[in-house]
Amino acid sequence: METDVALIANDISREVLLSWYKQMHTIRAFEENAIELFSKGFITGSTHPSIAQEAIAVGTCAALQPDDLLLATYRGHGQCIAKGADPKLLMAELLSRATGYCKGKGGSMHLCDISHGIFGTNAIVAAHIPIAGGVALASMLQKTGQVTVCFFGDGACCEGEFFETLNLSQLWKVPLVLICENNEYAISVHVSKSQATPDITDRAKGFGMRNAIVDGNDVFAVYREALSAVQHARGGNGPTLIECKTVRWERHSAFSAGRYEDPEERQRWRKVDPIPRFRTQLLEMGLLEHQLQAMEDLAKTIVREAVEFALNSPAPSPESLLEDIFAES
Ligand SMILES: Cc1ncc(C[n+]2csc(CCOP(=O)(O)OP(=O)(O)O)c2C)c(N)n1
Repeated sequence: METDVALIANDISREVLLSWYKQMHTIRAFEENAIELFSKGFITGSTHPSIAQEAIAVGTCAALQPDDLLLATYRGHGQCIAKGADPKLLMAELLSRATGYCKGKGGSMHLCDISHGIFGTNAIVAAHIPIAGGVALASMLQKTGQVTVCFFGDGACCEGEFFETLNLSQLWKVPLVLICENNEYAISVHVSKSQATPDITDRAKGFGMRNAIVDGNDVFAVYREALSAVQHARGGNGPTLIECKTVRWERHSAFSAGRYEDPEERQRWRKVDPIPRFRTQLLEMGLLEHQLQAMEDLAKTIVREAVEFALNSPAPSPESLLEDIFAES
């Protein structure tokens, strides 16, 4: 699964590459801060970090147009950031503050930002996959030219809704890109204990759907496949399932931190960290140490300001409890 970095990177400006690097660091810092804020009691319920999966969010969203649409799971903070959501409003939502994207009523697992095409992150495993199929179908019928991308985990691919969506989206050729982040675990269950075949893409083959396996820790590889799938979908040729092989560092959620980590697995996970890998690729391409450092510093500042904004924001007022709950007829 090696990519020809030089070939892909040739078509991308250095400014854009630096912005990817900044985004990956912003996501990492955002998640690290979320874990810390959770441990201090500022986040109620739970929060699910996407540490080590940053290349998938950034590589995929780089292939999208600003008005393309995105749906994700509870592990969706990074994907929202990569799609353009404001880390301040995201962090405020994680902390259930009135200034958050859903006015503090959604929390970490229910993020929504229509202005950036983010049609929701979802706490129910696989529930958003058919919704994404419907969103893509609506764009097709309305001829808007938009593509919908849907992120989910390997565990979600055992749910019936996943198969139903593969079938109908392929039958109707809807503009949908399905991104499976195969991080090997569904909570504590390893894929080898829950999946009948080693590759999730085998399921797409059963429906005649275009599919690809990529190294999810290589941002260039993800970008290349995502771009090709997005172009395929926008051209009216239907969906693609991309399986990004990746890892999930040690924890399902901030709550279960460290409960079942195995030192050998931990070492293997650390070795495939997508951020130092991208850093090395950028240096080999001639970008300079100080340029990368500037992006790292900027990412830290963005997240520090997001945390300050969230901590200084008020909780929703009791009077607002029933606001935005019912649709107006
Ligand atoms: C329908 C449903 N079943 C069970 C759960 C409990 N649950 C939450 S996350 C999760 C694991 C999902 O794993 P995967 O799809 O691989 O995604 P990951 O968490 O690894 O990103 C489970 C079983 C749920 N939220 N919804």
